Amino acid sequence: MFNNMDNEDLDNYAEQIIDGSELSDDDIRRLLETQSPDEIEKLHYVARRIRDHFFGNKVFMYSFVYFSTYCKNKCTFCYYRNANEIDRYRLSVEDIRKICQVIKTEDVHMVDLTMGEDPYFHNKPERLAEFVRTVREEVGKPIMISPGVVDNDTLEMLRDNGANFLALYQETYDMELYKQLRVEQSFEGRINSRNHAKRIGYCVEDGILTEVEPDIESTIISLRGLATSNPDMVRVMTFLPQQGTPLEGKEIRDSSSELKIISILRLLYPDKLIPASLDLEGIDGMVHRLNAGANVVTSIISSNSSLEGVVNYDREHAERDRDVKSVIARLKTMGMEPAEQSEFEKLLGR
Ligand code: SAM
Ligand code: MD0
Ligand code: SF4
Repeated sequence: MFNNMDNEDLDNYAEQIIDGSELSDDDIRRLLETQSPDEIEKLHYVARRIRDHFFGNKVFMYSFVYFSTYCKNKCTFCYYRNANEIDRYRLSVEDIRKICQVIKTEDVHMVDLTMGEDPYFHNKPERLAEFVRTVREEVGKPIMISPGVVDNDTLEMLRDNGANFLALYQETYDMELYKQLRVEQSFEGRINSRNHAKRIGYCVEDGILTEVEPDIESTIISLRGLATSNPDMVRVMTFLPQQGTPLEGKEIRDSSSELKIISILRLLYPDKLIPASLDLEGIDGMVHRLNAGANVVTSIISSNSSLEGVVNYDREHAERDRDVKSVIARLKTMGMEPAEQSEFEKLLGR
């Protein structure tokens, strides 16, 4: 697709996407199939041009607070599935208030409050509302919630207590694959929850996993499926095998598929938020993901925090490098910088 194009051609192509022209399924198939390093670098170049057009060199940063690792579900890819015999934790409101004292000193744009589908909160959602309210009062910045599927009343209660963004990932829009990944969970249930959140004023994030698909056609179904909830943010994450889970032994290649898909997402959703998660390959991985067209850094965890990530590439590391200062220092070496809080709030329509 880009093989015989020079930079001027690539710039023109980026302009066409910026002006509204769209990729065909054949275009996506050819980009997913290409193994030519030259063509892949040209794809990343076009994606950066489009990202820079809408966001300049500005990056948004999310603090990650995984406040309960209990979960009633048994997703086959996830370390926190209920059948996995692991150490789990659940924070208290006092814990959250203490964590907020650190986060409010940090240069982040939003706080991502994430949990497993913990019955302690799912059966008593007012407990979740209290957590959201505490973060709003203490930090006073936008709040993303990743609670799994909660009912519509709970979504409204959380919105009224300060939640602005719902993160709920479909993982795949290939129904057969979905059943193998999110065992016994309703496919429509996740879509309906995101759609209701949009209706009542939330921004929403949807996402897919890669390195789990049976073939490229499955990836294309998912890339097209992401449009379903008209998301404000779209992501792809490389599946990382987890101890004690059914997919523990699954072979994965590397993150090259994710980097390609990040660029394709930038061409499909030119002005949307697309994350580089620190949870997969840390700050070094962040650089590759930003160079592929991402414009958000997620899974930022304060340096002295014992909170977990979700994928935890650094589970065995003595030291973690996911703190906001290290992120900003590396951004500067790339000629990028954190956006103003007002720019982010404007994006959220606040
Ligand atoms: N429990 C809530 C849920 O499932 O929606 C929120 C948290 S959940 C852990 C967040 C996301 O992490 C999942 O939707 C999945 O996309 C990603 N994830 C979990 N385990 C992963 C793995 N082993 N490799 C890559 N991504 C993973
Ligand atoms: C991340 N570890 O951003 C976090 C998590 C959930 N909203 C986010 C998957 O990668
Ligand atoms: Fe639970 Fe979410 Fe993990 Fe599934 S992905 S097992 S719902 S924490």
